[in-house]
Amino acid sequence: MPSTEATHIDSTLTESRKFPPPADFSARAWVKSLDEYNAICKRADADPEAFWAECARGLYWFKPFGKTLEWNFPHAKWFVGGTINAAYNCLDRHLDGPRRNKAALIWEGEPGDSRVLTYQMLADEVGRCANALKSLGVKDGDRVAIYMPLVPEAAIAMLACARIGAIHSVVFGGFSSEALADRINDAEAKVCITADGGWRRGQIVELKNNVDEALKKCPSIRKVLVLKRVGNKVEMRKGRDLWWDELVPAQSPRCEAAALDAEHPLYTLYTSGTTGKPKGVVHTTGGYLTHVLMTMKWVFDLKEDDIYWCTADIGWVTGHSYTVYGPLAAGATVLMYEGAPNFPENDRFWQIIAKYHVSIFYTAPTAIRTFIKWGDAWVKKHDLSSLRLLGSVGEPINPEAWMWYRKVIGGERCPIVDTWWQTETGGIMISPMPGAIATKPGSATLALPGIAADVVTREGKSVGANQGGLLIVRKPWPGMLRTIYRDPERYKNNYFVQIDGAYFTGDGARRDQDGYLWIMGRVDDVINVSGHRLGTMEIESALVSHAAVAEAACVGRPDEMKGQAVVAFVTLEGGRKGDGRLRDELRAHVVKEIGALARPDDVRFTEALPKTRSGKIMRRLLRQIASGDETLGDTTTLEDLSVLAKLRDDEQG
Ligand code: 7RM
Repeated sequence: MPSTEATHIDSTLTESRKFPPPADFSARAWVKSLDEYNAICKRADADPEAFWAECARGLYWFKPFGKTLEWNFPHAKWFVGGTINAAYNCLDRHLDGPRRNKAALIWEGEPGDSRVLTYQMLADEVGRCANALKSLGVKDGDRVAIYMPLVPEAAIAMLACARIGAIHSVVFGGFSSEALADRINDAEAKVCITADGGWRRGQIVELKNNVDEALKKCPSIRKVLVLKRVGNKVEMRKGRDLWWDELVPAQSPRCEAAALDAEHPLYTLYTSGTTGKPKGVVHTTGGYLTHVLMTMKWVFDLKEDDIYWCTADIGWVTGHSYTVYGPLAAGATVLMYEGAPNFPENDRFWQIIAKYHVSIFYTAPTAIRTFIKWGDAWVKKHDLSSLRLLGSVGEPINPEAWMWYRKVIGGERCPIVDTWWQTETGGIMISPMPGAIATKPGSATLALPGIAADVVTREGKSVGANQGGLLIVRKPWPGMLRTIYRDPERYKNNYFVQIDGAYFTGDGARRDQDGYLWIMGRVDDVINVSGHRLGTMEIESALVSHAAVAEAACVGRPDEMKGQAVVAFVTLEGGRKGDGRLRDELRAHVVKEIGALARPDDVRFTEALPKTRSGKIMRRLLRQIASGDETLGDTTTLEDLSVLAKLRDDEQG
């Protein structure tokens, strides 16, 4: 259970730069001014149910809903009695107008192959895949595991499940067979959809082999549908495994979309907690779609002619909400890229943006910091003038990286939307509306309309301006998770017992004098130095603002005098080597930026930081390394295990 030990978190970040939305952007935006944003919020606060009902009517309902919300704390039912289908809203709804022949998916494979699917073509493929699933015995409510590379068929498989009321559980293709087996077993999935392999940095990821390994201990799986992607040799078990190519294209493209209850589960997605086994976050249909559809307009200001690219893999919630369901429900043209950002060279992303004239680009701070490390020259080689809006998600973005993103990628012309949300929230909760809200580097700015975010003490009292506290949401919202799969107790204990009557996010935050929200990271990551609770993110941000530093992660180590001492793990720019002089310089730099309190007691130079596959730094592991603890616990979500060994070596060296 995430702890709320904090009464307050001391905040030290002082960032005063402010960027108003460019006038020409605002003039064309869905929401054009702060006044307009305030007016929408006022309406949402005055009558949240009427507000969300109006939003939900932007979707196609087979049967209209009656009651908007049944809130039986902490259980929500949205749009009661309505029937709806997610695939119908993402596809069929667009087929009787000009969007029918519009590109829905533009896909680029890592080797350089590419495909374009119009809405009609995508709808036909989804129909065929849905019929194929039916022929395998998949029924309404059955769980289907999807373990695929980032190819159009991954989205097709998700939408095919949605079409017939099957609940998909996408497992990121970078996960091991072990992690896959755990997730299949928890969901008791009946069918697994996979590929022979996937491409990653020119190498083959052996997906089918991993499935075979996993299925040795997954008794619930009856059939495996295998897409041919890379052409490697795989074993096909008779009676269980079927080639996509042999089954799907032969099906009829017509498959009626099931009219499902608004609360019918759309998917489960596993997210690792700090301890214990991964939680299967459950999202349902009507509320989730309402949330992701609205945010396409509010946050991404989506227009008919945009080319929209979210770089997240469909294995993460960002891929679910902002590569598949949100943009397709909104009728967007979505770009999908299969592979690594540095294949064949470090400029692949910029080359893709120029090639397809991408206008909206959404990525993660960890990627941005990597690009900074690779150097501006890679970017400068390409014409990025098609871009009009940039987004960030996944972690706090340090002001340094934000400024680089704005200048080098956005040409000082594109607003940046720093979007805060979680797997559990379903969609974006805190973010600027780019035509309405002035941005500040490092701040996710303000909560979206209808989202009752607050920063509070452990007792649940709102903190004053510029005080750190716990980030909570006071009222239910349509996209919220409904439960943890087969573990309602955990649902309650994880999110609804810490602060009376509210949803606890597990994050710390601060609200500044303008009401802007600054996310300070997981409260579990806070360091307590002599009774001052410091958000790790702010010390890290100070370190990264030094020219030599590429990335930094700070953790606390038990200290007899101070309670905790600050240990900083630092990677350097351009292969530079760290020495005692630089160490002193960095410590002094933090003192200058924040104050003596935050001075790292220890600065450790390292080649890489331990990260999850979605790019979040695993501070838990660093904390254990810093305090000399040898038992590291669950490391299945770690991207590169060798990083740990190296960190240990660095310690000895
Ligand atoms: C979308 C996603 C959720 C956690 C969340 C935060 C952190 C995400 C931001 C952020 C600061 C942001 N889902 N986080 N976005 N922190 N600013 N814009 O990442 O379930 O994988 O992670 O990620 O700690 O609680 S997630």
